[in-house]
Amino acid sequence: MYGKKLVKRVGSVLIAAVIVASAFAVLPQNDTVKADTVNGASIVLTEIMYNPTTGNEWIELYNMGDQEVNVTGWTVKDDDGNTFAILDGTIGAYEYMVVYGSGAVLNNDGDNILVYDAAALEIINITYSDEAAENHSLELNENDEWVEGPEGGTPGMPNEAMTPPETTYDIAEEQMPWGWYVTNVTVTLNATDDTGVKETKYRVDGGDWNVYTEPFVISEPGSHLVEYYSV
Ligand SMILES: [Ca+2]
Ligand SMILES: [Ca+2]
Ligand SMILES: [Ca+2]
Repeated sequence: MYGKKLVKRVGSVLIAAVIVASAFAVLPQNDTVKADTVNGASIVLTEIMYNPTTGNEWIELYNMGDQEVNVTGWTVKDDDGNTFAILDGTIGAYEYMVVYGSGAVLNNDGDNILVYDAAALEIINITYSDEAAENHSLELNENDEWVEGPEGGTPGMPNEAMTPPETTYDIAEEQMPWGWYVTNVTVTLNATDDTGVKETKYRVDGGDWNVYTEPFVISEPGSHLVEYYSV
């Protein structure tokens, strides 16, 4: 199985000014999934539409790293050496790229998908079997298993098979009516997920990501952005 740990939520809190919480889906940092990639790449395969009713076969790639990756010149092939697609462009941090093939390259009874970078290094090598009905995709779930996706799949979007942990924050101190705190601010993060939470990370004002182990204090006056996610 070549899966990765999957969709996470990142939230953010603006400390000492108006509290803003937002969430969007991302994959974890490289270090949690490195064993699943080859040559240290942060690009992973997350979905396969090998038997569409109409239109082209497609695959979904995801950049789970925090740096954009230039995939120009990368090639997608099957194990018979048939070229599915040649990639062009970049995949931003925590973004998807949906790659459409031409012709029938992805066998409906199972196949092997290989992705090579521009230097012909193998980046992805996965084997799938026919576990999805016609016009349904195969989605990678958060247990690194390929499971049947919905009709039409979820191209360019988090897989339905992935249920990210929910992360919430709590601030013990009293917020002034105008939205500010007049004391140090103690931030507590909580994460829940039906399949368990591996860890929660946070960063303050765009600094390094820290593993959350206990409530932390913001004492510098001013507005501060706290971002967090769990895997
Ligand atoms: Ca096919
Ligand atoms: Ca094939
Ligand atoms: Ca998807």
